[in-house]
Amino acid sequence: MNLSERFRIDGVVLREEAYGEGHINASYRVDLTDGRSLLLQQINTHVFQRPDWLMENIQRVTEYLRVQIARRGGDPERETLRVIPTRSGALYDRDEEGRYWRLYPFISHTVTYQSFSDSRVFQNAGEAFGRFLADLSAYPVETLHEVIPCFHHTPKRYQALEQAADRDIRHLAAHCERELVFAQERNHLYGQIIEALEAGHLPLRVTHNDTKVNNVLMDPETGRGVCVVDLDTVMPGSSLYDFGDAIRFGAATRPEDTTDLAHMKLDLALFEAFARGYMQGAGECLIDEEIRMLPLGALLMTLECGIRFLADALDGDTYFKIHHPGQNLERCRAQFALAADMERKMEDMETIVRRLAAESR
Ligand code: ADP
Ligand code: GN1
Ligand code: MG
Repeated sequence: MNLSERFRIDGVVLREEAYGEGHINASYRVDLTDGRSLLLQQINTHVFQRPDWLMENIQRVTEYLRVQIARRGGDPERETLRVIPTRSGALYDRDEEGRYWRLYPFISHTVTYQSFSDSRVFQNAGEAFGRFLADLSAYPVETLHEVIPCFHHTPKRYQALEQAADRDIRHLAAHCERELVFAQERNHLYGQIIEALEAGHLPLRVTHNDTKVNNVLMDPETGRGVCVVDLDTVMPGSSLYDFGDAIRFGAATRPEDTTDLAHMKLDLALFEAFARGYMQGAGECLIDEEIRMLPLGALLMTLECGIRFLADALDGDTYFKIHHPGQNLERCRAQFALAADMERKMEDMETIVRRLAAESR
């Protein structure tokens, strides 16, 4: 594709290479001859069926963030994404083959961590996601599209798993009996966040919904979060989704793709580091009920992710990219091992959160 014919950029492309390790979109770093770089992404329209809605959400939220960032003396060009429009002023480009593309400036002099050993990294990621929540706390949440309906609606995710097991198109259900029973035994937990939202005990917020540590660009010198990226799933939700998903991914003692189940545990020191950063970043905006439920958020997001991997395995691996057969079932097993350890450590998590809340008052 000739980028400068399609998007409003003035510059000549020097090189283009695949970039990042996500499960959903394809990303390319594009270097221009004048030294600037861009991030070109093909939007996965199997996952995101309304790319127009998705880009509208991203545009609205990043425009709003620019104002917030400028107001506190930050640099909006580095601290949030900016959608580069097409020549006709659209937020994305549709090519001859029907593929959807979008373009952002590449935010350079930053690092992203797929994994880390220093808990400071995780604390700083927590601060960045907490600040993201706080910056958007006054944004009119009802104006955002629900780009993936019921994305973190755990009871519906579980129902989808039951349906996949009933269909059993790959004849795999018998092979996953243990995992299906594990998910079923926890059915009574799944409604807790959604019911609290519906009852008004938890506030509906603008949330990120995919808070992996690799979705924060970090400053290599100070270690602080510079910019929260991967805004595809920004939509109405609960802070517990963001907190929980981050813990699930980042506070585990093994990576998401591990098969070393015996060592897949929750690291309480990392849990504490992220919770400290998140509470600092979010500041006053978190209410007591949200803080109280943070540990439950971690457990539910871990169970939910395991359920989603298992449903995709049963459905024939159509959603999450896999690199070898059986990988989604392995991923499910890893999440369930982690969830089981979280259940053992629930009281420890609650004690930590109570202590951090008391310290910050
Ligand atoms: P995916 O949905 O596949 O995870 P992301 O939007 O997270 O895609 O992008 C993949 C990776 O590219 C991120 O983990 C981050 O390291 C990097 N990245 C994303 N946006 C930018 C940007 N504007 N500038 C620099 N790096 C970026
Ligand atoms: C997907 O795009 P990526 O890899 O950051 C998924 C998340 C899952 C995650 C599991 C839109 O995130 O919900 O938690 O994989 N994103 C979407 O690794 O479904
Ligand atoms: Mg990502």
